[in-house]
Amino acid sequence: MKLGFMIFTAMSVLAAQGAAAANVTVSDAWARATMPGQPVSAAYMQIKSDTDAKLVGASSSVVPQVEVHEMKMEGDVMIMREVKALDLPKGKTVTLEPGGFHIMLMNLKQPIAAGEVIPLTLVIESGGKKQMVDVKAEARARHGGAMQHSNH
Ligand SMILES: [Cu+2]
Repeated sequence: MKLGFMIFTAMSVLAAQGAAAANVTVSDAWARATMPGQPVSAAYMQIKSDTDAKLVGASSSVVPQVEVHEMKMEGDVMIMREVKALDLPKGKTVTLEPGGFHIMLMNLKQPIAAGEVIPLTLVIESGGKKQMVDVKAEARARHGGAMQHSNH
């Protein structure tokens, strides 16, 4: 027991030394407004970290379920899947956009109206530490032709 405790302590010190919190900048955050009865939507943004980090989760006070997703072509089929950790390489702007990475908003109980502001909390991990980054995504009306989750 004692040995286990000592190892844990040593690891904590190492993690603390290597891990000043990442400085994360989020810009152009927006969410797609929904039609009545549509249970899912998505939010998009650009994320930049000044140190190597990962986006490992997200939540919202107004959306029951929030996941980080990726959309991509597999063969000639567009597939979507959850991403447990989205790499945010040091100094590089990572874009979440329609047809690619996105923050999936799920189990919506009511429509998201254009102009509404959706508060999101991103969970960013760097050097073994997690930090929360608050983001406000303004809802924009959906426009035709964009890739939609409901028909893939
Ligand atoms: Cu999705």
